[in-house]
Amino acid sequence: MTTVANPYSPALFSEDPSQPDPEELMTREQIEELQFERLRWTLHHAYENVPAYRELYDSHGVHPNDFKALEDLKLFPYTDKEFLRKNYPFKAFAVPMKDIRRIHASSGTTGQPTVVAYTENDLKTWATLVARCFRASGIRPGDKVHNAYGYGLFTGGLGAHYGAERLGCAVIPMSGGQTEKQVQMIQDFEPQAILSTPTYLLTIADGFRKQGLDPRKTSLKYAVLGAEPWTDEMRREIEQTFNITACDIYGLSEVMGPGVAGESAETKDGSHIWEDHFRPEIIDPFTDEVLPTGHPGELVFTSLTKEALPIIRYRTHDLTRLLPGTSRPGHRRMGRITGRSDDMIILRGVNLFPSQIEELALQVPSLSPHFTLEITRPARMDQMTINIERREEYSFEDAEEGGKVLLKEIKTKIGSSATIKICEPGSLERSSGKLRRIYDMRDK
Ligand code: DLL
Repeated sequence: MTTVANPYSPALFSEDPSQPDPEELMTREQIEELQFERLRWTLHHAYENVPAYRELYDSHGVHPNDFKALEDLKLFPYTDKEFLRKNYPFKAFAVPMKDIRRIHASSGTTGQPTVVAYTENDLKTWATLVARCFRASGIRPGDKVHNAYGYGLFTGGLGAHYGAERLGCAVIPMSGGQTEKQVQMIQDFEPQAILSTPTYLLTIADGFRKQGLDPRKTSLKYAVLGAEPWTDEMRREIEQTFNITACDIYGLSEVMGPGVAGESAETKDGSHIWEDHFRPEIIDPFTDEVLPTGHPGELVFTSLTKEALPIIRYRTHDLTRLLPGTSRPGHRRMGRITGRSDDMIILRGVNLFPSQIEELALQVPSLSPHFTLEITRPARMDQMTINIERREEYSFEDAEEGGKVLLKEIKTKIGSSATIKICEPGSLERSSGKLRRIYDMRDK
């Protein structure tokens, strides 16, 4: 294994941390030029240092030298979680262990964890890109930041932590859980910003109310939320609940962790993907064909500067679309993630995601954002039951009426029939990180 000097790492950080990084402001042409150079480096780095990439490319009859223009990326085969699992734990690393400074792992739902690693440069780039997201979301150097993402093998806690420090903030490393303590720390330390999953922030809001406190009267001004799908309706809910500005942050461990893309507070129109470090593609998940900007499909990523774990054409299973950049015109945006292809419910032939239910439920005043979806097969026909809590301020009867409205909306907008069970406030399990919405009982 040879250590290849990486001329593109770590990412450049703005001299004045309150201002955008130099590469954040590049034009589309400049970004694509940079992508081409960096991709060429990445392909060689992976081929020369990771036997699994070499075998994959040899067996497909492609070589990094075949990459002569950005479009040539499509000559190279896709990779996925299976590729990393086969090389468990460390065989996908492209640098010797002496150059690794951190290892994280994502648990996944079944079996072996996916292992990811970072060199010192990778960690610096990661912190810089997370700092970029926080700055775009409105956080400024000098702010106190309450970090409620889980610390540990999950990339959320430490990824957000070092990003906030990089920006020049005072981080409160709270981690997830201990909701009462979260409330106390927010009351006593008076942070300007909170980092959390959207559903855990709702749990924290409950925590405030339980203690007789008004969540609209805290010091918080900004929330940077991600790690699970959420909708614009949920944004409105959270912004009203806390009287704050809430922006999205996206990422996945294999590609880096949080900070692959982040949303600007001034436009709130989807997360800009930091294309100086990641090249996104959208593909048709069934035919594997690359789709043009604007078309919905599966998001695929190629890392451009990563040293420890180069990721090339990695299939995320996240469904979204790419859109032109707005507040950062050189970088494309991603639409909201509608769901993961492996989280899709197929109900009598109709495809459905929990985020669609969230969107419709939050338009019914008597229904709360707390719901689960239970899939059963009573008489060889799949059936979905929506367990949803009524809002405290509404009666059970009002919520039942609201439930009927929701079912009608689901029928006309999605095309599925479901049943609904109105639950009492606080009766459904609360999130302490990524919330599980789907309970599939069909095998039982
Ligand atoms: O969840 C990294 C992260 C931490 C992102 C904190 C944002 C904030 P993983 O555990 O590897 O990494 O899970 C990655 O979570 O493929 C998506 O399915 C989902 N996800 C992450 N961010 C968003 C988001 C972290 N903003 C998986 N919107 C991804 C929707 C998201 N889904």
